[in-house]
Amino acid sequence: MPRTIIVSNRLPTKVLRTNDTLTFHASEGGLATGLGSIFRQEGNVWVGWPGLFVDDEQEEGYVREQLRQDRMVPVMLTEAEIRDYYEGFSNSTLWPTFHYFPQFAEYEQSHWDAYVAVNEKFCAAVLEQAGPDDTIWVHDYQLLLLPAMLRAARPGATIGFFLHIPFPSYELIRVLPWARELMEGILGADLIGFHTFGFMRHFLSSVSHLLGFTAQNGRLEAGDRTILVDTFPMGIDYERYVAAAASDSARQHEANYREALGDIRAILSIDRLDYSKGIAQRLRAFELLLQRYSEWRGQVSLIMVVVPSRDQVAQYAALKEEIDELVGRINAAYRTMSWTPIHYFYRAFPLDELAALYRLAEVGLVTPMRDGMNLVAKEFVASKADERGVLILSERAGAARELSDALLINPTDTSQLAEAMHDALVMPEAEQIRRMRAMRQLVRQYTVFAWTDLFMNRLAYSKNQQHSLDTE
Ligand code: GDG
Repeated sequence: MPRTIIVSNRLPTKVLRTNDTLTFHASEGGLATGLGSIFRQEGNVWVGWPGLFVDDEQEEGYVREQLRQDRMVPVMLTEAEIRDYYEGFSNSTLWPTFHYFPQFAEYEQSHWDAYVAVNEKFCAAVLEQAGPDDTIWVHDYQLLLLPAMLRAARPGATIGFFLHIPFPSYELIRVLPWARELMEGILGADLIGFHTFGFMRHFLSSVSHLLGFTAQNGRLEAGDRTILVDTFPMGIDYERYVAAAASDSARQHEANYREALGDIRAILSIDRLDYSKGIAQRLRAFELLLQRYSEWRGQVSLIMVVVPSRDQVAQYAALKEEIDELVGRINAAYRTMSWTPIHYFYRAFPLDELAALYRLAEVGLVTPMRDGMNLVAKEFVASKADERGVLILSERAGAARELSDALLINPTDTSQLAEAMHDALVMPEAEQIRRMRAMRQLVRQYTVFAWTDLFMNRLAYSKNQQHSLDTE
């Protein structure tokens, strides 16, 4: 029975060391959340880094065995590899470039060398697992070189690649000293997927400029191979969020939060700590709302969850300081004995508490500067079983292409964002229901399961087609 081998930087399980004991935990983040349930449903294998450095061979053997029982294969990385390949090239070169923050990008030859070496390490781990009929599905920007490495070793393999973050304009890609190699790396796949048409268009433009290959109707002619390129907007496990929001535990947490807040209305934002998420801009817009519409003072609070992330990278530490300072300043200026303008949490919440926050909030505020998709927007919508509530969504999140019934805003436009918050707070119930119902319909239909099926079917199709061309 052919299997699917999922390959991503992180495994869906994170191994933690406390004192001398190793413990295994489900990891957070869009990809783990999204693909986790699919991976568990089918008999597939997942190859990736388990999130810890092993001390010795015995410990490595233990980790391998524990993960193997859950069909996971760890790629062990050293501290130097994580520093140079992950924090370095992936998160300090590719991430800022692909999210239109080239001013934050570093161009370090040693980081590039580590990126190549670690992609090779992943390649070896996948080749150990993959049989000739298996399908290999590579995920995201940490592994852009892997499709071509796999192709070189297994010319006949079926390889898919999906990019979870935006693909930027050629004008940003061309700045990278290794732009050509990166494009060639991706082109090792049979099918290349993006969240939106815009990202795909930028990708094809870069391929054409850098490698001279052109595409027609989603077919890229690259030498002797035809590669399919398409859009697959990723969804969520809708029923999981509906069930979480309806659970006794979420209701109980919501009741506790409600008691603490009294009559105060809640606007919610949830993100990983990241400059691409527009957190500081959102705080300034909330401050402007309080300045401009004094009637909301004492009436509305912003509940802001920021999940710690990448705090070893300098820009993230600086962003954390900026957020701390803004929250402190706004709260100090406006708070009263009975009202706190911003409830700020710098930590992750368990799913039932997250679901309670989704239930509680009348307004969901999702305002990234750039975002591949943004699953929080979809989870908020799925959690609103009573169809009340308003989503304010950045037009630069991939999700905006689908969730057009949200209040779409330009996150750089502080004034527009403050006005959208005001509009959301005064929106008549009938309009809330009309918008929320349309969005729920869409999120219910295009789930993460549908997304996987579409991608896998298209990948199988691309291979069959290649095969019939070869035998003509
Ligand atoms: C990348 C792309 C794309 C967040 N806080 C908590 C928590 N979360 C969960 C959310 C959601 C996930 O993490 C975040 O997903 P996003 O899509 O918003 O963002 P990234 O992690 O940056 O993911 C992104 C995604 O890949 C998929 O392609 O959408 O654009 O950047 O599921 O619920 N979960 C829990 N507690 C928290 O405090 N339990």
